[in-house]
Amino acid sequence: MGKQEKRDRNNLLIALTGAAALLAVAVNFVINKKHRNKTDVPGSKVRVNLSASEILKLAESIINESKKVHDAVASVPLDKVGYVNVILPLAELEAQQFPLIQSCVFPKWLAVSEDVRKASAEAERKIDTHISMCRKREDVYRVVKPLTVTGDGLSTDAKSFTRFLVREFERNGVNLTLSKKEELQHLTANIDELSMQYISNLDDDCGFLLFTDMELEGLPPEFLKSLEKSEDGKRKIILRSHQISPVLELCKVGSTRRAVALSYGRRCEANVTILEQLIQLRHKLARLLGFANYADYATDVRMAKSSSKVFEFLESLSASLNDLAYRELSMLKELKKKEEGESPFGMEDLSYYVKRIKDQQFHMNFGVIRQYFPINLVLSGIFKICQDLFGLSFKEVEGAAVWHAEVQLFSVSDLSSKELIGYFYLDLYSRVGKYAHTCVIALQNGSLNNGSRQIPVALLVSQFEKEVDGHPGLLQFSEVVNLFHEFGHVPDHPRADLHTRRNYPVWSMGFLSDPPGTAINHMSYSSSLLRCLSDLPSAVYQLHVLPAKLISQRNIINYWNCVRDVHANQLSSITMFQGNLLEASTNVHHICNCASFSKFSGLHLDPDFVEIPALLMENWCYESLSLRLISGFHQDITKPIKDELCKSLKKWRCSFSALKLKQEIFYCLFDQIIHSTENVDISGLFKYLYPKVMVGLPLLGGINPASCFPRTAIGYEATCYSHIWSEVFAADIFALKFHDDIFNLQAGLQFRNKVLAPGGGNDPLEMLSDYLGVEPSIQAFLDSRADIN
Ligand SMILES: *[C@@H]1O[C@H](CO)[C@@H](O)[C@H](O)[C@H]1NC(C)=O
Ligand SMILES: *[C@@H]1O[C@H](CO)[C@@H](O)[C@H](O)[C@H]1NC(C)=O
Ligand SMILES: *[C@@H]1O[C@H](CO)[C@@H](O)[C@H](O)[C@H]1NC(C)=O
Ligand SMILES: *[C@@H]1O[C@H](CO)[C@@H](O)[C@H](O)[C@H]1NC(C)=O
Ligand SMILES: *[C@@H]1O[C@H](CO)[C@@H](O)[C@H](O)[C@H]1NC(C)=O
Ligand SMILES: CC(=O)N[C@H]1CO[C@H](CO)[C@@H](O)[C@@H]1O
Repeated sequence: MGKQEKRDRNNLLIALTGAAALLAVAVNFVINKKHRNKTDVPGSKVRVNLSASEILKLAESIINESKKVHDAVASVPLDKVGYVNVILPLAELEAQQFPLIQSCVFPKWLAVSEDVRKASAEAERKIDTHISMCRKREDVYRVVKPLTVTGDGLSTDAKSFTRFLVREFERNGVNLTLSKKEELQHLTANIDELSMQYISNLDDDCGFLLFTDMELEGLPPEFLKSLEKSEDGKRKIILRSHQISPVLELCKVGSTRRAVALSYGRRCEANVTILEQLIQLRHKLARLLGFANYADYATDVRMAKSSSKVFEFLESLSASLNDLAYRELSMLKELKKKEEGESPFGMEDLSYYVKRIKDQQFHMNFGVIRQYFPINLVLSGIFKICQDLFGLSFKEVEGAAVWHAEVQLFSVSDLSSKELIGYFYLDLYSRVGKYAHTCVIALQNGSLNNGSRQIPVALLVSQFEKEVDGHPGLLQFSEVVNLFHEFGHVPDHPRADLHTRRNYPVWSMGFLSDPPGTAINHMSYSSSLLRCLSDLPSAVYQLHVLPAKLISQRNIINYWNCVRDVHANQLSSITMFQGNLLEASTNVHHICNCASFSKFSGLHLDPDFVEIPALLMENWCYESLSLRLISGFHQDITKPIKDELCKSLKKWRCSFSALKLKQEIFYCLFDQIIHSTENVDISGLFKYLYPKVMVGLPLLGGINPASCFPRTAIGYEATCYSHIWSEVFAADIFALKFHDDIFNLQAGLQFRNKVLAPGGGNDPLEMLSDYLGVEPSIQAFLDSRADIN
């Protein structure tokens, strides 16, 4: 399509929505009347079930208001810049606009009407363009920058926020010379184009292989029936993970597995060249911005902080797993020898023999297990667990406005003080036109605006079947785990990357298919719902210490400690608590109303951190006590899942975890190496690295996974390690705090208050160490995985 044509189409779209807008105004009366009957949602600025025209109008006014504020900030004379006239207006703008922006944007995935979905997508484009322009405004940067030098009197959060702003401007190249700025622009455009190319090559790839039924022995008849047939009666296996994984896992014929693995690992060979170009451009971009290489640029804004730290982490983890991985691999090799004789064990055998041994050991029948997880029961069980663990209570808000009759709104309060803490919407069931993944979206962040607290509002989206043949829907065990995972998530802003991450489960890359119970949902680059819903200290804060005072890092820690004690003991040692605050406030030089920023509300400053709460929550899916709370046989829900089965699930989760993790480490190392070194021979690197990490197992000859490793191409470049990182920390927290008592309210409240509540303005490592009482380590993770082997 030509450029002109494209533009015309867009105009048409605008013209159409213009006409639609007129119509909507006419109809608005009726709708408004209806809206008036709906229950108010106090404290939430989120607007739901907007019409197409309302969305476009709202987007326009958001942009107008944002321009106004940015212009005002930019016009502050340099000798007058201060926190109050530069940082505060920007922070408040962000906090106020965020729920409105989300109101425009989320209907794109969920609205019932296609017109509304289209309007929402258009509003998103406009807002995104505007925001990215603001982040490059030199005139604004000029007045913000001096405050990083003179901002000594600011609170920790205020300083972090200022630093964050400046960093964002600088990462956008605002302080470069004109010619370098142009170069940067050029590089960015090139990088975007190449990475999209890489992904669309993968998406367009329609390679397949043909097999006879004999060659597919071991695969279930339903699966075979679902395959297309060629003219000569052979079955067609498309090179996509949903067809590849079953073959690699179940097909008894070694040569079939090998052929499939080989073709799958060689898809899109041309992508290797694209990846090589991409890497070079990225290094150039990083150098332009003052970094030694791209990996340093990418990790600079993360908990890991530098590429060398990432290497250290991955390598020590890998080394500690050697013994266990070696034992696991020997078991697999032995079984293969028994079944197939002397032919050497290869990558293509991993999934198959792992599954065989697991089946022999655990006799797990996930079809039967599923009968114990009716959706409503699981959900109320999760509520109960959160209540017991984190001192929260949930209540459905009846009659609130929603965008579909099945959507529910819940309020979250603190169990003991009854203080309202936040809200979340649940949009659980699949329907036509609905976005097809499970994730959490932030609609409004918690923050303190000019002394008054804004509470968080979240939205959890999933795709369950509401009813099947008149029975309430049942969840697969993997879906239960997923729900827990997402429940540990706070709303985030998943807008930018949604389209790039679908369809690519981690394990499909390494030929170990995703084990059902450990489904890792890569859609969730959201942070933790708990975090969002657990702003209790802030509520207390508001009650007792307004106007908010500037509090130093040390004192904040004292402060959280006090709040924790107050709650844990259920008695109010308010005097001691106030004493500490008094001490805190006498230490301050400067008064700041903005002790908490919307931006930090979801810890999103540390992408390395955001998965930790969600991964922590997954542990409750493997403990008898909690499993019994969330399960019940669908025809008689008084019968929970059996203890034996719970124990098996736990063991089943751990088995072969060393090999699985090693595979992931391998990809993460690859990603880290190519992004921290110039001119790497990609194919050579794969061949060398794979056996080194995988305790001697050679890379399948002829494949080059670099051509089909989308995480390096977009979204995770130089940061693939992040998921393992979170997993290790989550295991540490579970082992130290919950292993002996999974309903330890004190540990739960501490987590809520010490780790979740302070947010991204603080150093996450410091926060974690403070919570754990020791430096976080990888040992707990290793132990938890080695336990049963
Ligand atoms: C936004 O600003 C433009 C230009 O100043 C104005 O024409 C328009 O009416 C404004 N829109 C809204 C919704 O405020
Ligand atoms: C420009 O930004 C870089 C960081 O990207 C920083 O190191 C450098 O000091 C800044 N230059 C000036 C003149 O502020
Ligand atoms: C959403 O708004 C439309 C009109 O725009 C209305 O017909 C519909 O009933 C509303 N949906 C809900 C669930 O209230
Ligand atoms: C902040 O609050 C104070 C007192 O409550 C009020 O006077 C002031 O106008 C408020 N500022 C803004 C920007 O809303
Ligand atoms: C709200 O929190 C999310 C992460 O939870 C973050 O991505 C987003 O930027 C925050 N919004 C604002 C306005 O800072
Ligand atoms: C630009 C480019 O090299 N595209 C290739 C990517 O890979 C696919 C499948 O191998 C080819 O068909 C494209 O030509």
